[in-house]
Amino acid sequence: MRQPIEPLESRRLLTVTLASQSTAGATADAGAGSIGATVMNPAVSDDGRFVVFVSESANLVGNDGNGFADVFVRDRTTNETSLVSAAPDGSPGNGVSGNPGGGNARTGYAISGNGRYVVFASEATNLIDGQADANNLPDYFVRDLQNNTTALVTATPAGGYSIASTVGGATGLATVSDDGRFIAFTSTYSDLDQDANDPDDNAADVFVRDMTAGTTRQLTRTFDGEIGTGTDNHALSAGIRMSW
Ligand SMILES: [Ca+2]
Ligand SMILES: [Ca+2]
Ligand SMILES: [Ca+2]
Repeated sequence: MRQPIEPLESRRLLTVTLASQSTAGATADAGAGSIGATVMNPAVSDDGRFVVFVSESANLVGNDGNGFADVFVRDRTTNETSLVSAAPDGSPGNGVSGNPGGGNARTGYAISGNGRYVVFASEATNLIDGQADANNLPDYFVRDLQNNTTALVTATPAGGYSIASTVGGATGLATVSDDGRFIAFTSTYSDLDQDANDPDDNAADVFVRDMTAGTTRQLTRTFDGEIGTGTDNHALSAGIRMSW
């Protein structure tokens, strides 16, 4: 007998409902803010093992007392829930992570196809040691789930945080290649490109960061490859997927 086709949204709801529980199996609490227990549209690795989601729930991991939305990953093989938006000592970030300013929408997190890397937006300033984050805006970060390390994605050629924007920052969708090397994202920071500053500061553009080379290219350019002087208010579309 043919099985009825399950609507996509109900499958997503089922996935995120099952994923958003603690390692001990506790159901996610409601959280203190406006987002609640889970943001819809989880990001899932190609094999379905790792489910990334955003939640304000405080009881998914043992040490989440920050009162902010965080990014979590559920390993459906080991049934472990881990904090992705974590500082180097494992404590949660000191600001909103996952979809800062985006409300109950998936705007700022993705997982690589191989399930190892999670890219996410965060207003937290304590996710990386030794670098001062003075931009007062969200940045993109990438978490290596194997080594439990976090790196800055919206990095200047010198490797630090940009202060070359007064609104926006990490502004929308980000996506990561299957092997985690390349991360595409939108940002208003105008000094991320490896060899040209963008005069349209505060307008969002699309970038790709090569995490291996440590370089960033602005993709939104003029026909002759120059970074233009106009406003290029581009954004990534939902569902874009990079494969290299
Ligand atoms: Ca939290
Ligand atoms: Ca920041
Ligand atoms: Ca720009």
